[in-house]
Amino acid sequence: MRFDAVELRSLELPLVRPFRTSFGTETVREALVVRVLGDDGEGYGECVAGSEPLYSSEFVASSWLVMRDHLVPALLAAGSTRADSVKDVLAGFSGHRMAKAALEMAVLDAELRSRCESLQELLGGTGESVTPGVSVGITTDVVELLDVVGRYLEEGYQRVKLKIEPGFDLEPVAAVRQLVGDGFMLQVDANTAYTRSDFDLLARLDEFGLLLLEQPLDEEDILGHAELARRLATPICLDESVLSVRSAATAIELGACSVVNIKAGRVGGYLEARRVHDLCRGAGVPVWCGGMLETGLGRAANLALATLPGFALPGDISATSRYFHEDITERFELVGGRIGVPKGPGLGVTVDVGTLERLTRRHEIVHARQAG
Ligand code: OSB
Ligand code: MG
Repeated sequence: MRFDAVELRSLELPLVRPFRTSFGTETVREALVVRVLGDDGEGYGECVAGSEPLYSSEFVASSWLVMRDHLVPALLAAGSTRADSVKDVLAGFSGHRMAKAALEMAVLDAELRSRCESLQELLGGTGESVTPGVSVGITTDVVELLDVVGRYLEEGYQRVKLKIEPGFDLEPVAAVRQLVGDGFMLQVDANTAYTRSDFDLLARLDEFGLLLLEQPLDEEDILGHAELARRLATPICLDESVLSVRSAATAIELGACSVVNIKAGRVGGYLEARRVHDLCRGAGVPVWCGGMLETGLGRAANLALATLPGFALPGDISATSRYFHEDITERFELVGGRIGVPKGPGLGVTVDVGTLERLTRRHEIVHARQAG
């Protein structure tokens, strides 16, 4: 398809409850939504960057700028472009994977809609639904944490991930393990909050029978994770460290992780996410689908991705009600303890344009430059 214009929007979606991690607290999700306008229809994408450069160096304003001034002009100048060539069109620009992923996602949506194919079919996933997991933020105390987790259990979540940080680890994890019972799927995510001097403390997590320990150390400390993996019985999972097929291969080969969290935005798109999946599957490494507090657009695409065969563990894919009072697409709900996968063309969801307009705080359209 040939693209004439790309529309950028940043929206504000208040979260139903503040989400606190070791890197900060979010109360409003500032979502960056892109729409590509092609000669054969339109498509939507979502950039998962946060408001501030805390989880990753990318953030909404930087993604906006690099898209507006660099990535979008290159895409519009490229002439007829297929989704699987977007990566090559943008390859000259270093980094900015989340911004690139959003554009590729929108092109994929447009292309798939024009040929009436779903993202799930394109990626090669199967099945009607996935097992939902929920990521639970750090709370002021253990009483509050147990209350929050208890409510998610009542709603039907079958896997719980607790955010941890130094000072909020062994005690809350012990309390939640007692609440959920021995066989329940429980895991923790440190978002790089620990260092190599914390190995003795982290080893004490072994007694809680966790599914995995996600990203305890700095993003670049692959060897530190490998050393920790040798010390712990709990499997180490990487999130922030895995930016591509290549970094996933390195981490696996060095023994830094035995599980991988796949986030399409972090690795530069759903097509690269599938390649990371394929690599891990070949290496016998289970993967699961991470989340970035996405709107219904990203959630729809994550659901499709999570139906690939290597996604052996439930992901951070929760019902819309866990995140927002109001969303820009149809809502996702837990039905019989599962979440349904969209089956329609493209991402398989429809943007409510009225809601999109109302939640928009910033808006800009980039047009193709006239030839001649
Ligand atoms: O580390 O997985 C993470 C949200 C924002 C940034 C990083 C992370 C998260 C989550 C939320 O854990 C997952 C979700 O979208 O439910
Ligand atoms: Mg994580």
